[in-house]
Formats: sequence, C-alpha cells, structure tokens
Amino acid sequence: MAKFEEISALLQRGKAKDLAALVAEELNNGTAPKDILTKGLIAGMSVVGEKFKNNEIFVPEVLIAARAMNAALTVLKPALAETGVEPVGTAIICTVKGDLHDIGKNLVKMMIEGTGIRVIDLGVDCSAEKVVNAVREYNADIVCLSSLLTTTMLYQKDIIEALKAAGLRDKVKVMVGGAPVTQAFADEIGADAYTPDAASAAEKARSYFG
Ligand code: B1M
Repeated sequence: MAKFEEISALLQRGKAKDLAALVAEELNNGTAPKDILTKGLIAGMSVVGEKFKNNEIFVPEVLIAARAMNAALTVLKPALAETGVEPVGTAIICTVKGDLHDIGKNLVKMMIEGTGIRVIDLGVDCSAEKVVNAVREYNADIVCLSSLLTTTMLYQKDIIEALKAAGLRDKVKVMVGGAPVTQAFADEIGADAYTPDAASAAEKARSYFG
C-alpha cells in the first residue's frame, strides 16, 4: 500500500528530510510519481492552505511546509521529467510581479520540461520588462505566467500589454494559470490558454509544437 497519507502528514508538519526519504522509498517501490504528487504532496498542501485560511496556522508553518514540498519535488523531478531529449522549443516561465508563490510554477516547469520543451525560469516577483527581455534573448515560443494572489493576477495583463508594445505578442503563445485564474479571466486579458494544473499546462504547451 502506497503511503500517501503519511506523505501528506509529513508535508503538513514540514518534515523535509523524512518526507524526501519517504518519497524516494515510494518511487523505489514503483508508486507512480503522478500519484505521489497529487494524492500525497498536493493533498497535504491543500490541508495547509485550508488551515492557513482559517487562521489555524500562520506564515512560518506554511513556509516550513513549502520548504518540505520543494525538498520532495527535488526527489520527484527526475521521475516526472524526461531527460536527454533535444528540445522542440523554448518556454519562459515566472511568477508575476508582487507574488512570491513558486511551488505551482516549479511544478508546471517540471512537467513542461518533461514534454521536451526547454524552460527558462525567471523566478518569482517577475516584471514585464524581464519577460520581454527574456523572450528576445531566448527566442521563446511560449510565455507561462503564474499568479497565486487575486492582487497579482492582474499583472498578467500588464505582461501581455508589454509584449504587444514590444512587437512580440504575435510571436509567442501566452499561457496563464494559478489558483485564482480562470478561463474567463484568461479570455478577458487576451491570453492564448488557461490550464488549471501542471499536467494540463504541459499537454497544452506541447500541443503548440504539433
Ligand atoms: Co500564500 N496565499 N500568501 N504563501 N499560500 C495562498 C495563495 C492563499 C490562497 C492562502 C489562503 O488564504 N487560503 C492566499 C491568497 C488569497 C487570495 O489572493 N485570494 C495567500 C496569501 C494571502 C498570502 C500572503 C499575502 C500572506 C501574508 O503574508 N499575510 C503572502 C503573500 C506573499 C507574496 O506572494 N507577496 C503569502 C505567502 C505565502 C508563503 C511565502 C508563506 C508560502 C509560499 C511559499 C512558496 O511558494 N515558496 C505560501 C503558501 C505555500 C500558500 C498556500 C498555502 C499553498 C500554495 C501552494 O504552493 N499550493 C496557498 C493556499 C492554497 O493554494 N491552498 C496560499 C500547492 C501548489 C502545487 O498549487 O500553486 O495552486 P498552486 O499551483 C497549481 C495550480 O494553481 C496550477 O498548477 C499547479 C499544480 O497543478 N498552476 C498553473 C500554477 N501556476 C500555473 C501556471 C499555468 C498553469 C497552471 O500556466 C502558465
């Protein structure tokens, strides 16, 4: 029996080392990486989010859980992403200005890389100018924008406008996502695609290359 509940519990308690070890053990036992991710890690992070919302835990506990999540993702990454494949194209990814949440963005990055697309990660709190420069520098095909806050999702529009102003909008596909983002919002700001999770983001990104 796969230990998804134990994975979720260790993540909630922020036990980075124990969690990384258990994830490695599950991989060795043949548990599917996708199940470890969704039924263990993401399930645990949802509980953290719920408790945070209800003021049962506070920023330090959430940060410790996030650190454990990142440790587990490091172990999971080789199993989620293929390696050694010639890239079919290039994507730029970031969490937009004002926003420091990077776990979902990192997951989207890993899954897109797994489809054979090179991904340039501009990190968090990313300005429109940085995105525009990176599109030019890396001759990017796709721009992926992540926002976790209702206050920062609007900045996705600013980035699209900056791409237009730089004459680059028609050159790239813009994909948006993150918990508060919806298809309606994506349509409103003129994005090419909204996807609700990392797996569908990867599928969509790959579809641009036939
Ligand atoms: Co923050 N936080 N946080 N937080 N935090 C949320 C987002 C919140 C919903 C919590 C809550 O109240 N329930 C809330 C936002 C409310 C709102 O705007 N409506 C919130 C808040 C308020 C804040 C602060 C303002 C708190 C404060 O300081 N008072 C502050 C803001 C800091 C800032 O960014 N400027 C803050 C800080 C933090 C920490 C630093 C402590 C930490 C982040 C650590 C880190 O990322 N390194 C943190 C965390 C961890 C969370 C929660 C608990 C978990 C987020 C997460 O990692 N989820 C979150 C509550 C929640 O989401 N339940 C919360 C797991 C991750 C796998 O999911 O990121 O949604 P997610 O990504 C998914 C999809 O959204 C999608 O794919 C991913 C996987 O399938 N996706 C894309 C994401 N990007 C995509 C892009 C795509 C496609 C799909 O295409 C390009």
